[in-house]
Amino acid sequence: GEKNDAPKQYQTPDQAAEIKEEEDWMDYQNTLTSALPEDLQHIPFAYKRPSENEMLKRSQEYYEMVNGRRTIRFFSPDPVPIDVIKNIIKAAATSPSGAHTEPWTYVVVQDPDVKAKVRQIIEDEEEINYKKRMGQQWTTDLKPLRTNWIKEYLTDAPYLVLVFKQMFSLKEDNTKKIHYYNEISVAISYGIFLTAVQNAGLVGLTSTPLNCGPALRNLLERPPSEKLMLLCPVGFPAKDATVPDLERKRLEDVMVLF
Ligand code: IYR
Repeated sequence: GEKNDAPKQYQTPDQAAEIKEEEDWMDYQNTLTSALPEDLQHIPFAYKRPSENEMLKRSQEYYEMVNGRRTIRFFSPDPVPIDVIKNIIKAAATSPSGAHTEPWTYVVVQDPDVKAKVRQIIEDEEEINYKKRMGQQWTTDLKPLRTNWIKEYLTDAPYLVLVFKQMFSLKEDNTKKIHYYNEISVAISYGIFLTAVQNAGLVGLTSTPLNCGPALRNLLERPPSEKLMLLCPVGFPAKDATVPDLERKRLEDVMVLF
């Protein structure tokens, strides 16, 4: 489109910060378009109320299921059917989102060559992170978890799932749709993704590759309107996988009842 000299208008403060990074790439003065049709119909909600006993039972069982989840750093190379992964991502994509903009892209990497490239990009950056960028306090805080920049799980796990937030989208007519609350929407979706991984009997590792976003975005051919939020290897745990002996906070420490 044609550039004009008027100051750029941003809809939200966080969007201003995000968009600034990408200004060289795209023209943000596109005509705005609404996410939803103006005449969207509202229909009755079909709902069946469970009994109190049923609610107690279901809530207890769900808690026990998700409480078995651990972040796993040692993966088996055993294959997992892609249809299981598809169901998990369908579950994640049921998440609520700002103005129903569904601002997430789940990139699933199964190709061993692409996994090797992802591993190379991440290990190169993480070595600098651990040695220089993270600083004394951060590396000291992580010591008990025994993490480092060598990440075999990135080539061992059958799938790497990379979660991108879409800061906005462009329709075919080049109008721009604003993705409200895209970051928190992706975070909620990822929470559903993780419990779906657990429910399927698989394991994952929630990671936020520091400084790797643009290189991974380019490798996976995602547009500059998307930003890498999370990377999660998914698969079976290695037979000899270990986990740190951590405890979770008690209910009294996380819930306040007024
Ligand atoms: N991104 C690094 C470091 C790291 C940071 C935190 I905070 C963790 O909880 C775990 C690791 C890595 O993946 O090793």
